[in-house]
Amino acid sequence: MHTVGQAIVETLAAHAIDRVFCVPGESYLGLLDALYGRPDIDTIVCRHESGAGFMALADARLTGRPGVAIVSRGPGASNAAIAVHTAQQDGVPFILLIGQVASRDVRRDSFQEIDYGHMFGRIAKWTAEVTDPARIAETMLRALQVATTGVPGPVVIAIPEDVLTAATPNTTVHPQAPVRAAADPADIAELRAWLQQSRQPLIIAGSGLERPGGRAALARFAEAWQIPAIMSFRRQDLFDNAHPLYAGDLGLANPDRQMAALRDADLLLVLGARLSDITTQGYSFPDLVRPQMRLVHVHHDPAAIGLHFAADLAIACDPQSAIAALGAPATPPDRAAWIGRLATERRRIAAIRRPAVDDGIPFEAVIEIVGQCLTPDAILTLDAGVFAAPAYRIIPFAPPQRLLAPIAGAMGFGVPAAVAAAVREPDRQVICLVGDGGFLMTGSELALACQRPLNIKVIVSDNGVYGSIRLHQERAYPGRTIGTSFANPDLALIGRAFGFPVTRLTTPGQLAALADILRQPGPAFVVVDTSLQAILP
Ligand SMILES: Cc1ncc(C[n+]2csc(CCOP(=O)(O)OP(=O)(O)O)c2C)c(N)n1
Repeated sequence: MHTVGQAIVETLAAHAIDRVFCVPGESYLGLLDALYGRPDIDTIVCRHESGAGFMALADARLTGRPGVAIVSRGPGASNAAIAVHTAQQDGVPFILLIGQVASRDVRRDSFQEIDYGHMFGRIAKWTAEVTDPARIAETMLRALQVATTGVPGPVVIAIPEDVLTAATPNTTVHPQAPVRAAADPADIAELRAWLQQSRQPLIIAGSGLERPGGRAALARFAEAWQIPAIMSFRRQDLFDNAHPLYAGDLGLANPDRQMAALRDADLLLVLGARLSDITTQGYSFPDLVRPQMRLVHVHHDPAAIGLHFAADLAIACDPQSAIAALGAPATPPDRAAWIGRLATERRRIAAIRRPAVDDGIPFEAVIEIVGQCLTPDAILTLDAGVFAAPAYRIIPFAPPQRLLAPIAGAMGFGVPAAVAAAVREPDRQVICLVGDGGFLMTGSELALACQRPLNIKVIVSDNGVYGSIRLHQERAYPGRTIGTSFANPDLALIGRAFGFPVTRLTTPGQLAALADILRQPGPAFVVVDTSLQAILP
């Protein structure tokens, strides 16, 4: 007989989930105790549940396995909500385990009680409250299945504290066979014919290719068929950005000229992307609801197809298996003019530089140096903020480099993601770019560096404002600044307090030092006095 807590831990271990992120609570001591003395599961203690959740998401993106965060009821679960939302928007498999009030007090509005089905019902893929210890195995099976199948996403499981310590007769849940669906051979044959006829095809690649072998399969396919590829929102790391077939990314606002070129595609082949808001430029590319060009949507989740754009071919399978089934044409089609046109647009965007300023360092210049100093297997984590905008434009990513940036645009993601990456991949270069606003939201997770080595280079943009919002405010209400400025503490001292070697860069002349810092091994904390002029309209 196991306790429910032990059954959960055994099930995680059986699924190769070797790390969990938590902030403790009295409501799940029975689960914590089941983690005691388990060398196969690393329990990472975090300083805020949002940090724990973001770390779990970053770890999931690096391992391909569900990220797990364990939090206390009410207040703890509320703090973790941002990670549930981010997991949903980013399509990341995430299991949030919550210690619930004792069974006898459930639905009494008892101390710190929340009905998590209501709270998370619309943002989680599935929520459950385990009332019968005998049903923990079934609940875990479904949690793992729902989190990882279709568009991956968040699952929330609440377990009352007395249920966690109750005995359960169930055995551990072992991994089941992955669900595989294959494309209809007739659809593949039709698509092959369309690809041969098409003069100006375009691939939109998305997170469905963020799986083992996905990047290599995409590159081989694009090369064999000579099709340019553009990445969905913040998925630049799926394709070698220096490749002639790289057409860029669909971001917050692509230039009109580039969009005009993309609209000239006669066949849009969507591979593992969801065609969501930002990727489709606010549901304007392609045309709603019958696109102006042929649309072929390949996605492993049939529920992700045909939500806004009617597809001429809808293929519900893993994009890698569709690519494999398509094979290669006998002779690669000659689409040099089309490929060249899209590549020119992409290069034009990457070459944009802001005019010189005299109020500090334009963060764009920092990003340019970061791009030059990334090692071939670097992991770059970005927080949300205007400081990061040039990174999506300028940095030439190439697999196996990774870009971990919140698709949901959640501030506070950058530092926890870097912490999780440094723990998961201690030998890879991990660089985190974060604004002063985002840093003071979850920068406290750097405290893990006081406990274990964290080989992270943190670069904080210190501009004294919530810059991204200030920029919008200045456009909408010129000169009427309110609610977007703040006064910072000494950020360099904070870095030092976490045990990092700290450098402060105040003038563009000092930027040469940054390259040296980034090329040296070991942790570093760099505070950049960032220009405001460079971002304001
Ligand atoms: C959790 C969260 N709160 C608020 C926002 C809205 N928001 C987007 S960017 C931004 C400002 C970011 O400021 P900072 O980290 O200093 O970077 P900067 O924009 O100045 O470069 C805000 C408040 C958000 N995206 N996420």
